[in-house]
Amino acid sequence: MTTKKVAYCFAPDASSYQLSETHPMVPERVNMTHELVQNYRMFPRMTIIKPHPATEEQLKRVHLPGYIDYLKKVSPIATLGLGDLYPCLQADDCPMFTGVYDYSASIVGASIACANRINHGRSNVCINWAGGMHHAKRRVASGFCYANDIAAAILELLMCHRRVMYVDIDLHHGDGVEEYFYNTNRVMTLSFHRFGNNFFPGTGAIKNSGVGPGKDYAINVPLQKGIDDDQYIYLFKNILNKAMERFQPEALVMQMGADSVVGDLLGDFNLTNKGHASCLENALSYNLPTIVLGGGGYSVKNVARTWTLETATILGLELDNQLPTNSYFGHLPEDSTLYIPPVKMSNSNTNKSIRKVLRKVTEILDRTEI
Ligand code: TV7
Ligand code: CA
Ligand code: ZN
Repeated sequence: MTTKKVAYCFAPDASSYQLSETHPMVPERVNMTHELVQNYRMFPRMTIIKPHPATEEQLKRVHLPGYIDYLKKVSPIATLGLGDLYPCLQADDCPMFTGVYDYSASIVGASIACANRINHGRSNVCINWAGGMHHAKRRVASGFCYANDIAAAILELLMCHRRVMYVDIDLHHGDGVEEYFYNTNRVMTLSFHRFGNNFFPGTGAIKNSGVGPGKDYAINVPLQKGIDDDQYIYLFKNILNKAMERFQPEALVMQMGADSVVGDLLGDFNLTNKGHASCLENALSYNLPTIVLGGGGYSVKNVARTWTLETATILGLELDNQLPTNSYFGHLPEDSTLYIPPVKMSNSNTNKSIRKVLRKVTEILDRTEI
C-alpha cells in the first residue's frame, strides 16, 4: 500500500453540544475518538485542519432557505430538553437545543473543507468524524440529523469530478443523501442497512434504485439482525467491486456510521470493528480521492474504538490492542482494549439470503451504464 496524504478535520465546537438530556446521539464521542487518535500518536502522520463553520449561503445550497432561517432564529433561545414541538423538527429524534444552528453549521463546514482539500488535490483522504448526517432533508430535520453535510460535500466534489460514489455502512438507510441525488447519474449512492418491520427510516428496498437519468444509480442492500463479519464483508466487497466497475467514479465519499458494529445501543448487527474497518480498507484500495465521514454510533466507547481503528486503517498503521491512557475509558479489563469481539446471537441472515441479495443487487448494477 502506498501511503496516502491524509487530512483530519476537527471542529471542537461541533462536539460540545447535547441534543437533549437523554438523547442517544452524543457528539462528545468525536472528542473521545480525537483523544484516542492523539494518544496512539497518529497526529504527526496527517495534516490537522480546523474548518470554518458553513456560511448561511452554503447551508442554503442544500436546504430550503426558510428552514435555515428558522434554525438560526430559534437556535439561541431554545432550551435543552424542553421537548417542545417545532415545525421542521421531529420532536424526540431532533429536539431543538441551544446552539443547534452553530452545531449544524460547523459539521457542514467541516465536510465542505474535506471536499475542498480533495478538489485541490492537497489530500488523498480527508476525515470528518463529526459528519455523516445522512437523514437530513432539504426542508426538514430527521433521525438526529439537522443539516446534510454529505450532500453539501458531494455538491462541492461535483464541481471538479465527473462522477462521485457515495457508500454508507451506517446501520440505517442513507435516505437523505439518496433523495438529493435520486434522479442524477453523476452520483451513485450505495447503502447497506438494517431493513424490515418499519426499522427506521423504513426506506431502502432493493427495488428503489433511482428515477429518470438516476435510474439504477441508487443501490440498496437490505440486511437483517445478527449479520456477521463474513457475510457483511462478502457482500460489501462483491457489491462495491461491481459498482466501481460499472460506475467508474472519480471521487468517493464513505459514511462510516458505527451503529452497525456489534453491541450498539440502537443496533443488532454482529459486525466487529475490525470487520467494519476492513470495509473501509477495501474501499480505499480503489485509490480514489476519498472523504471519510462518521455517522451513527450509540455505544460511545465502541464508536471511539471503531473510528480510532479506522483512522489507523487510513494511515496504513497497525494498532496495539491495549488502549493508551486516556480520560474517557476506566480501568476495568473490558475498558482496556481496542478490538471489539463478536457475540453469540441469532442471525436472521442465512448464507442463502445473502447470496440472494447479492444476485438482486447485481441485476441492477448490470443495467447501470456510464
Ligand atoms: C445517523 N431510533 C441516525 C439514526 C436515527 C434513528 C430512533 C431512537 C431514539 C430516540 C431518542 C431516544 C431512542 C432508544 C431510536 C419512529 C420514532 C421512534 C423517539 C423516542 N431513544 C443515524 C431514529 C429512530 C430520542 N427514530 O442513521 C431522545 O431510542 O424510530 C424512530 C422514530 C419516533 C420517535 N421516537 C422513536 O444513525 C446519525 N430514535 C431517547 C431520547
Ligand atoms: Ca447505511
Ligand atoms: Zn444509524
